[in-house]
Amino acid sequence: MDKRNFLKALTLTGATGLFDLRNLNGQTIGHMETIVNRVFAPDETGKYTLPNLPYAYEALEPHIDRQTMQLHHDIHHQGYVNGLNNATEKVNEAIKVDDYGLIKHWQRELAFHGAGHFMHSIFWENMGPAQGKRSSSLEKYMKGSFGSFDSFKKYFTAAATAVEGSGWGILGYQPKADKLVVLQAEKHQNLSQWLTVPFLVIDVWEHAYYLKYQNRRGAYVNAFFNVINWEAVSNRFEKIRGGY
Ligand code: MN3
Repeated sequence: MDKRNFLKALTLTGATGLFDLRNLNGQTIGHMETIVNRVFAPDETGKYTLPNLPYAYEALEPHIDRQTMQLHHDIHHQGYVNGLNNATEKVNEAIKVDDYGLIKHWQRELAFHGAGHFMHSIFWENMGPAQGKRSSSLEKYMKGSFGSFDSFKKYFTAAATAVEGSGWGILGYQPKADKLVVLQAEKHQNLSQWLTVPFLVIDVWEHAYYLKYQNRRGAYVNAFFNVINWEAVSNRFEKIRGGY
């Protein structure tokens, strides 16, 4: 199997794994991350590539037309892939030469294009000409989180419709609370890349440091490195890598 077909096969495998959040014994979920790692990941040269549509442009007609799908996938998504590659290159360069003068700009670019790439990659996969069936696990979580599928549908529809300006409606799994959540995203990032799983964070709201450091946020960030528990961070990282 050549690389293109191999990636395509993984994409299709991933599509069936998307909703398989957790087995009924409550063990292992995390297929989304697995899919990101295998399919949306950069290739061996470090470049992200546009994933193939797992069906024909016209496969979703009459609901979504061929021309929209072609423009959306080939032009818009490709633009995010190109932007993500460029931002990644610029950030790597900044790290290499230790010059962070433009870091705010490139982090914004990285988040915008990275989020765009990941979100569209999921979007293509979570649609298809065949509807399939929701797993018993997903049904259980929908019932537990929203009461019923019909309630979820009404809620999701209202939330997606009410997104201010450009954005997304999102059904997500909140692993800490072990429940499903519906979120809106304006644009698609607001400085996050959806599907990224945080495992080391620092609060830089003023309430976290102002009493001691006042306006000197940099001094607080430096001091933070003296109190990181690397064992806990490493444990969390290994859990994430293995799925939740
Ligand atoms: Mn789009």
